[in-house]
Amino acid sequence: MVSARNIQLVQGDITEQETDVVVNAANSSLLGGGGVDGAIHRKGGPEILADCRALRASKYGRGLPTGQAVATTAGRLPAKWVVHTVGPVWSKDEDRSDLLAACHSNSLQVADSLGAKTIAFPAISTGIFRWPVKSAAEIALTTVLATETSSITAVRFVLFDAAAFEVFNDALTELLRE
Ligand code: AR6
Repeated sequence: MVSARNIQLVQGDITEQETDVVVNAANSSLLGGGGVDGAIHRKGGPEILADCRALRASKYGRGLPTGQAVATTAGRLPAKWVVHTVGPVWSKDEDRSDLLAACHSNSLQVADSLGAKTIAFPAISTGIFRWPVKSAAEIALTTVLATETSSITAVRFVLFDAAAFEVFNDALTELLRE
């Protein structure tokens, strides 16, 4: 279990993190996209896409379902592995919080099964998928604190802009107060 003191919040770029795992906010095709996904494939190079294509051919012909997570090489990124997960698209009519929580717990479990010690998450679903950052922060932090792991010693959230960093920081402070 990761304790609150092992959660790090930083403002920055997920592709520059020297953690064992960086998490990609992918889509179910696993073939790349915009936002974090575009940045990871651009910087990590073609080896990541080659692994993704192999996963599609072997296991995920219908795509990676929302909430699940799968690992590939990190190519030229400083990390050892990329764990790709598919966040839910925000809906005001349907509560998809469980799927966003599953992205975090499943990514942690995949990282743990690889023996990773450190993992960096972006704010999954809060960009192109439009999830409100405050709600995403609460779900992400609560889930990380509740997920059993054995090798993971530190979980870092990498927030792209100052506003998202502040929201995550406030949410973590609030959780620590409870
Ligand atoms: N490092 C850290 N955070 C970033 C970076 C970066 N380099 N770039 C953007 N963000 P998004 P989603 C922030 O859209 O909402 C893709 O097309 C961004 O400001 O990357 O889960 C996929 O293929 C936002 O707060 O992911 C899917 O189709 C957060 O990362 C879809 O987008 C997530 O934004 C997934 O959408």
